[in-house]
Amino acid sequence: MKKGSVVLAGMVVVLAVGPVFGAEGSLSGRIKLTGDAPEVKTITITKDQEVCGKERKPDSLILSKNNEVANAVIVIKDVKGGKPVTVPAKNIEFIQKGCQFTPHVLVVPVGAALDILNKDPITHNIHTFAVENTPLNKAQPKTLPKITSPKFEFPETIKVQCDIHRGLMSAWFVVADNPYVAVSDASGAFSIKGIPEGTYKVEVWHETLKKHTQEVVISGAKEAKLEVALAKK
Ligand SMILES: [Cu+2]
Repeated sequence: MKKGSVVLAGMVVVLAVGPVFGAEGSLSGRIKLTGDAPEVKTITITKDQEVCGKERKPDSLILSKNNEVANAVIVIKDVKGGKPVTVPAKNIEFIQKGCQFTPHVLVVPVGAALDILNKDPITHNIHTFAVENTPLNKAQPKTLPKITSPKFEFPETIKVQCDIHRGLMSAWFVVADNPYVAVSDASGAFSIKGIPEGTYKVEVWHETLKKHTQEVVISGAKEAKLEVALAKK
């Protein structure tokens, strides 16, 4: 009897780690700009200079010294058998500070809501150009340090701006119905983990560059790499 139990326990272990349950892999890489960096015009600030400063580079194209692209959005499309999005227990924070939205590109899982915070001693405005979701257009004086948004219910890429500091304060909400989404960091790097094995279409989007689409093969055996050079529009 004792011997039989040991064999049975061993079989259970084999089944639990076997490929029948679906192996997962990951995708990582870097987004660069192809060709020369465009000339970036410095914005001259005329309003609320005591908080906003006198001039600033725009947030619309942030490049590293090696022309690596920050704030590109990498999406793996139509992951069959993948996980659903996870809505965080607390609302996601989106911050206005120093006359800048942080982060500049925010991934919002479908079903999540935002706490929009004004950390400046001046009035800002939160204006979202949503089509599928409920648009927001609200002034946010310092007496209203937190605005809670309605839930974002539909996948959509939404332009955001502050109408008071138009041209200076902009951002994007990427409402995503799958968790296989990443935003490139200041060195253009990104990583997406826990992807079921398979062949998928990957889209790379950046607000000022040409969209890029390609196929990737995800395997549990080794990490897939994706190096993308985005062209100017
Ligand atoms: Cu503002």
